[in-house]
Amino acid sequence: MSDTIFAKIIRREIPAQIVYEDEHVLAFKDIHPQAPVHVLFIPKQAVATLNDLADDQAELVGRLALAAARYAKQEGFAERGYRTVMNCNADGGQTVFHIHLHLLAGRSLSWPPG
Ligand code: DGP
Repeated sequence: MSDTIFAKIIRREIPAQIVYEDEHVLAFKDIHPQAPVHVLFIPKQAVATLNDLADDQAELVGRLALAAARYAKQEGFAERGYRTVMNCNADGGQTVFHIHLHLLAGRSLSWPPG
C-alpha cells in the first residue's frame, strides 16, 4: 500500500492539530480550512478511496461518521448544523488517497457544492 501524508500524520512523522483520537480513528484540523470548522476524520487503517472499501470494512466508515457527530455535539454546533463529505477520485476532488470524512461547520454552507 502506498504511503500518504495522512499515514505520516498517524505515525506523528509530520505535525497536525489533532482534535480526537481513539483506537481506530484520528481527527485533525484541515490545513486549508474551507469553513470556520474544518476537521478531517480518518481511519487508522489505510484505504485509498471509497471504491476500495471492502464489505467487511463497513464499520470503519461508520466509526468516522460517529466520531464526527460526537465532535459536533461536543463542540456545540450539532443543532445548528454541519456537513460531512467524502471525496472520491479526480472528479470528486480527492487529493489524498487515504479515505477521510470532511466535517465542515461554523457558517451556512451552500448546496450544491462546486
Ligand atoms: P480531499 O481533497 O478530499 O482529498 O481532501 C484532502 C484534504 O487534506 C484537503 O482539504 C487538505 C488536507 N491536507 C492535505 N495535506 C494536509 C496536511 O499535511 N495536514 C493537514 N492537516 N491537512 C492536509
